[in-house]
Amino acid sequence: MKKKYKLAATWLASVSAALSMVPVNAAAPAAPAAEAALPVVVQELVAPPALPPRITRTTAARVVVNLTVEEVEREIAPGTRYTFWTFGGTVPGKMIRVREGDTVELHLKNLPGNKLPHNIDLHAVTGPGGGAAQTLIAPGNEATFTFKTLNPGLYVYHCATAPVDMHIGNGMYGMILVEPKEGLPPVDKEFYVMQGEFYTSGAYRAPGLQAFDMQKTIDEKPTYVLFNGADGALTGANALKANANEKVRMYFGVGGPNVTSSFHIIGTIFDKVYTEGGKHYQEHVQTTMVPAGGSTIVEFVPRVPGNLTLVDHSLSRAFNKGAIGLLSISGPERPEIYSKGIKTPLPGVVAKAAPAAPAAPVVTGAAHTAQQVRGKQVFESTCAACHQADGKGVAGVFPPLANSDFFQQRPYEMAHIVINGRSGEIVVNGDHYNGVMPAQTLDDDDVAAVINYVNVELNKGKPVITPAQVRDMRKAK
Ligand code: HEC
Ligand SMILES: [Cu+2]
Repeated sequence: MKKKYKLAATWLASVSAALSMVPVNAAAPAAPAAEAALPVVVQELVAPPALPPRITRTTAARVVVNLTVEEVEREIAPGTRYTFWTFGGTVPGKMIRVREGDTVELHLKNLPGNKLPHNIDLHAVTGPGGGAAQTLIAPGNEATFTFKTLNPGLYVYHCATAPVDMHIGNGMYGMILVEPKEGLPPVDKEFYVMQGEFYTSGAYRAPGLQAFDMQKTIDEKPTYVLFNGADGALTGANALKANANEKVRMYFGVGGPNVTSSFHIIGTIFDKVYTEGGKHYQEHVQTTMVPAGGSTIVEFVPRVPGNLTLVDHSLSRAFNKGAIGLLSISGPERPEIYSKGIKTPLPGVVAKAAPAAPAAPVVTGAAHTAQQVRGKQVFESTCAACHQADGKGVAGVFPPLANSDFFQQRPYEMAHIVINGRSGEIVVNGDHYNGVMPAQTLDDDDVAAVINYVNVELNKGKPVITPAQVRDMRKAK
């Protein structure tokens, strides 16, 4: 008998025959006959900023997506931990990539070790709730839901379990790209980036495990505004990479739960912006607004080497809440497009001599050792996030503190920068920087400790400042 089923002319015939033979399994979804002939494709899921490859199919398929809800504790910032709720273990959730007219067979698993019920609402679904009701499951269950992709576009998906802002605020969002039937033009590099806010019990970068803060969420006062779920997810060793003259396409979305992004990349102009992730594009755009629960597709061609900086151009979020990422471009210099520039003093102006540091009776012996230990702690918990753990900085964005000629010229004065912050043009070891260093909220002991640590350990110098001098410096201001 078995062989006969396999040879059956139509799927319907084989299924009705099979159903008469085996007990009906209530959990198995019944596929409508019309879609029976679709070839089955299992969706490949990869961690952001990567995404599944471009679709080359020219006909519809039944795409099986296996998404797992995972509650995971990991770093939200260096030295700061947070319990994220995720689709597929990552923030944003793994990207789903299908074609217009496909049938998506979504399997959502809620792992037995999880603490809460979850579900998924995909904005690509036509129908009430986007799949939320069909997929609401307690830990230790699997839900299956099928839908047809009627509209092409880039769509956000998210958990829609109450309180929804809490589930999204803990990282439960991702995107589904529905490619148009005619396909997307090929590009050289594609990236998947999502912005989202986090509301933690402690302040920005407060160390240790941080709890979710419901009141801050309701007040829409995020502690962190992040790209891809962590402070530094796209900087340092995690920076995105491309070559000059490559065509870059970025799929950018905002999970929220509350904040609209003024998405901008410093150092490039978007050739095309598929506004709101839809069909039409605008050309030659600097900044594009992406609402919570919305998306955009941007395309551009970097032409000169260096770092392009992704920001939410509501800039306090970039410099004080983490919404910053880097796209590092390699290639030859192109002075005809972007010159190095020339700087000269105005006629008659003599370059200012550096003010002499007061002769400081600095700490010695055991006190010195204790101060160096404290300085190292302050450096690692406060400065390393921008200036990097090795103090070498990030080319073009954060100047080095290790072997910094700027620091070595007047180490004593550097305490001013830590207390008051600094912005504007600066040249360190011959490289130009024009960033913003926010004033650091540190007490006098910590400021003295970190300056002496940086001078001794990272610049082969001597201790240069005492807590009392830091105090006087604050008063003088
Ligand atoms: C949020 C990122 C950030 C943090 C945190 C930060 N800095 Fe900076 N820092 C910068 C930026 C950006 C500049 C360049 C400012 C400019 O362009 O004017 C800078 C410049 C400096 C400079 C002068 C340039 C140089 O490289 O010598 C010193 C000194 C410095 N920072 C020390 C520190 C110390 C010490 C800490 C920790 C207590 C710290 N910074 C924390 C971003 C940061
Ligand atoms: Cu959830």
